[in-house]
Amino acid sequence: MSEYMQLSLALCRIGIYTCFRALCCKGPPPPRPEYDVVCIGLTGAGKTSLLSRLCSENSDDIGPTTGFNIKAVPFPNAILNVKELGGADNIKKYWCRYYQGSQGVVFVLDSASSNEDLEVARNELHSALQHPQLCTLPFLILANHQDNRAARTPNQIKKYFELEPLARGKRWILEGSSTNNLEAVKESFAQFINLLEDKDTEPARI
Ligand SMILES: Nc1nc2c(ncn2[C@@H]2O[C@H](COP(=O)(O)OP(=O)(O)OP(=O)(O)O)[C@@H](O)[C@H]2O)c(=O)[nH]1
Ligand SMILES: [Mg+2]
Repeated sequence: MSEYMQLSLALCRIGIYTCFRALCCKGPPPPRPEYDVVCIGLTGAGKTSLLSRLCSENSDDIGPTTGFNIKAVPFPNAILNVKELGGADNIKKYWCRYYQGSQGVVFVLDSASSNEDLEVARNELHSALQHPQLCTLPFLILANHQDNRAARTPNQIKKYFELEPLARGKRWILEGSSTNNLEAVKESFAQFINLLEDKDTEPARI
């Protein structure tokens, strides 16, 4: 066989092998990174409802969380292992026992709650932002219940919570949310995941 023929055959074999590899041997997709996140907020804020919706679970018969729940919440680029801590008075005093190992914080508040409850939520958020185990972590603050006509806007919440001075220099996002608009909630979590991945994002966003 001439040298030219041998070379052509070798090139053909390489071509066929490459096509075969591309079509059949793609292998499993690379594993998604996982992050451990703690989710806090007063009782009734909507923590379990939002997390259940994100996991495509039925959220009709949800009762107050007694103790804590752990859910692996899947997103296209990451999996969040979310530890939701119940927000009732007798549980929230123990929140800080469960902060260790967290890589990020989701704080959910009821934007339509009474002024007294909003004040309590503000104090809890301020405590979390200053807690030694959380103070350096990214925060996603969800001003939930936006479908309620009495809800304050995310901008009103931002001003009332005095986030600008307190959280200056920290990585946090404040977004409106409601269980009726899951796409917006997913978008907020996508931005939060960018912060967890430490991608180039603006430090504070509303
Ligand atoms: N309209 C409306 N209702 C909501 C929303 N989020 C939660 N709820 C309702 O608020 C109630 C309390 O929600 P939960 O998800 O149990 O609140 P939670 O923050 O987990 O409360 P704890 O577990 O007690 O700390 C439920 O009846 C939900 O259906 C929302 O965005 N809009
Ligand atoms: Mg709950």
